[in-house]
Amino acid sequence: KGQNPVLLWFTGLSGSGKSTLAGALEHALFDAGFHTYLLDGDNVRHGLCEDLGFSAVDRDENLRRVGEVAKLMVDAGLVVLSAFISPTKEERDRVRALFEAGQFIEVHLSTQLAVCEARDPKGLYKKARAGEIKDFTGISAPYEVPDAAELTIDTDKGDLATQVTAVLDYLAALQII
Ligand code: GGZ
Repeated sequence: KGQNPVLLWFTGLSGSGKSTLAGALEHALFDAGFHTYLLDGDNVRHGLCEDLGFSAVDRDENLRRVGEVAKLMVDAGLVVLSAFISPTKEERDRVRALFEAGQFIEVHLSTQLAVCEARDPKGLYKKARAGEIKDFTGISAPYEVPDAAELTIDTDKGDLATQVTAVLDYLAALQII
């Protein structure tokens, strides 16, 4: 199927819903015949970035590598989705700068910290509050809210299907899909 290669860059706190939304979107795009790939901590931090932790320096390098890999995948013609906290504006903008205008779409999951913390699917916030995990984004490490994301979605409002449709509608309106 003809497609415009693009990178959908999801950013937001742990528990904000990045992986869930990106995964559902990938599913929808795949079903519609697009060639897709989802990059996230699960497939990157165990291989390509297994030497990296969560210090500011290591996150920076993690995101630099992810950006370069995403660039290769977009060059190969894929619709790439990435789901990383990506806590600083500088890191996100550095990835953006690798792409042509319109090829990098930043999707900010704006779900409030209190909601993410209440979800706490892996119990990480509890551990972070107890001081068992250091440098935890939102608790003991910063998250810089994007000021120019192409899309902003609060996963605490509305259901997943509606959120998926919102992103698909955006891509269709720009004739990306
Ligand atoms: C934040 C952490 C940390 C610390 C482990 N701070 O929600 P998750 O659990 O499943 O995904 C988070 C993931 C963060 O990795 P990223 O590669 O997305 O981060 S970054 O973009 O900043 O490089 C979280 C878990 O790993 N996790 N320790 N200290 N999240």
